Amino acid sequence: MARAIIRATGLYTPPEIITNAELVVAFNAYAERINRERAAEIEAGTFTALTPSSEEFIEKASGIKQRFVLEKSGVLDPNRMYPRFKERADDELSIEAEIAVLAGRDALARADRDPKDVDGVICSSANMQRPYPAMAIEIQQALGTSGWGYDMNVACSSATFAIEAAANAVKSGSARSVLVISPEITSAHLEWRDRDCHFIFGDVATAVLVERVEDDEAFDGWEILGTRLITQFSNAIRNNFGFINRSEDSDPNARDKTFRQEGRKVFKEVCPMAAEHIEGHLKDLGFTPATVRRFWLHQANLNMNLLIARKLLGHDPSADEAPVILDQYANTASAGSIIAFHQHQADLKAGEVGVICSFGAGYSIGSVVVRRHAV
Ligand code: CO8
Repeated sequence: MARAIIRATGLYTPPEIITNAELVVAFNAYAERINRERAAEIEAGTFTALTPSSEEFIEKASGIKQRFVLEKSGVLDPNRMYPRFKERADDELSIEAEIAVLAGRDALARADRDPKDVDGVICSSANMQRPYPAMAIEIQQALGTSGWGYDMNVACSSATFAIEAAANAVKSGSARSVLVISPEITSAHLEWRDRDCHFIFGDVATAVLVERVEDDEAFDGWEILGTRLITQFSNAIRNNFGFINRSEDSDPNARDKTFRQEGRKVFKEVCPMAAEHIEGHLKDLGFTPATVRRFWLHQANLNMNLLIARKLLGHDPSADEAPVILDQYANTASAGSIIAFHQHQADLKAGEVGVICSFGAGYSIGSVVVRRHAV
């Protein structure tokens, strides 16, 4: 019986940082401008004045201190409030593929693998730049990998769901090795003019190289002991942007065409679901939370992670038990738990077990239980 392993991971971190202080200055300048322009409506009671954002609130409510973005000048321009990207010709590498390729190359270099050894690319993220051709096929061509490529989207759970697909492909023998890549350009679908969510997201790309090993084969890497996925429909996190918009004659700039959520509701509903999901998955594999060396949790909100880990462990988790990267990266949708795994796994010893878990829009939850191997 063959096994699926994570051989290596890769990370691309964008060059530009927006601190909470910079973000709040830009938002408050925007709010002041709108309040000035709409002073008569505010006076007449037909428009509610915008309230300023605050650094203190952002850090306390979320744990986020800064975020990386591909382009910050557009986001911080109070007359614009979204990134500035130059349109690329069809024969140029698209921006989402470009960051995906950089993360993919990083994973291949760490695994010391030739692109030709990879049989499949799954591009799995919360948003694809276009409907077709599949982003994954463009990435496949740019990387020079063999076989096939296809796209997946399960919002924040895109990476864990794709790891299950990759693990099944290598175990069944339909591929020897599959690269799961999650390019997340959240800055282009975040509403930076909404005080309730303008601080939440950042850009990044991650890659996970899933390979097949035979049962008696010794290897360096992470054995995938099990994957478990669950979904339950909810409108609490939603984005209505899509190809039907034109035929509906709906406003492409309306608020519902970018990310929106009921943050409190998400918090209350998803935390117990995620804790129960992880506990059940571990139990069926013969583990308890106490026997897990590390939890690489989805990085949406620090308080959310503390609550989930507390439900599992019965105490506040240390940074060693449940590492945090969202203070630096913010919420990077599907990439968050993979960045945590990428940056905080080298110190684990052979035989130690960990859990990668994502949760988010859908709702969707995906867990991957892994065990360290070393030769
Ligand atoms: N500055 C100052 N005050 C603020 C601000 C601000 N920026 N924003 C809100 N406030 C105020 C509110 O007005 C409110 O005031 P009052 O009490 O007077 O009414 C007060 O602060 C409290 O507001 P909230 O109740 O909204 O604050 P919370 O403590 O709930 O914190 C959070 C808000 C941080 C959003 C929190 O609810 C949370 O993290 N929830 C979970 C979110 C989550 O995990 N969502 C998952 C989404 S990710 C996903 O699935 C991927 C989607 C695809 C990617 C999209 C990319 C763009």
